[in-house]
Amino acid sequence: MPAPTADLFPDDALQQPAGREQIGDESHVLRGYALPWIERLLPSLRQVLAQSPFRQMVTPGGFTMSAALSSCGELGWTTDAHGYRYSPLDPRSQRPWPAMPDVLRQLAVQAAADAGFIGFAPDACLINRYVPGAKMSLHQDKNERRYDAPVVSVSLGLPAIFLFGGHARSDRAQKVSLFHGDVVVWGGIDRLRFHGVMPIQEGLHPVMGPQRINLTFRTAG
Ligand code: MD6
Ligand code: FE
Repeated sequence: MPAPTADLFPDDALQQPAGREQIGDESHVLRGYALPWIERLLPSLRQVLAQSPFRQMVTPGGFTMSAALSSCGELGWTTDAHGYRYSPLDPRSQRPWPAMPDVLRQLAVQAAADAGFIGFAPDACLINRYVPGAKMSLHQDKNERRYDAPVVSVSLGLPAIFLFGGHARSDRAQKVSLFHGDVVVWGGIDRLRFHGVMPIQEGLHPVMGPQRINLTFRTAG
């Protein structure tokens, strides 16, 4: 006979640490994980963006991405008419991307460890800025040299609906709401799942203003 609590707690989400939601076999949302870091994180982010400001990039297919991009770390993700790739230089300045601030690296490494990926060593942090209406079409993250490291994604500012699909573009995507301070960690068997972001709704975030900023940390090289 099941324990008397069985009906009260039918959901195995309750077996997980508080604020940790599993969205795939090896993927989790850590709700509010970045909130205690934000006061230290924002000044570092501002310094990075003063050196390498947001810019809109063009895909190899000739479309201007609605999200504006920057990067920090040894490698930055770029796109232009010639393709998608990681580069040690900011194409705008032809100088190295700003170094990855310690506070950003530490947040990413700790979040990865708490989601089961010990020893994450990110060398790239892509910074995406979405104003209302901006979106990210379904894609796979596959420009990295290897896929054994996870991706750690930090959401700041306006909420987003994250689309988390399968291994084929046509697989039905689950919708996951992401809020200021949420961190998504995914890897392993989920590493190459299609994903995207629905158009950001109009709004004004009390800390970040009328925008969403997403940081994605990867081992790219
Ligand atoms: C975004 N994120 O949330 C876009 N990729 O703005 C991504 O493309 C992404 O959040 C890989 C892993 C996590 C992500
Ligand atoms: Fe991605």
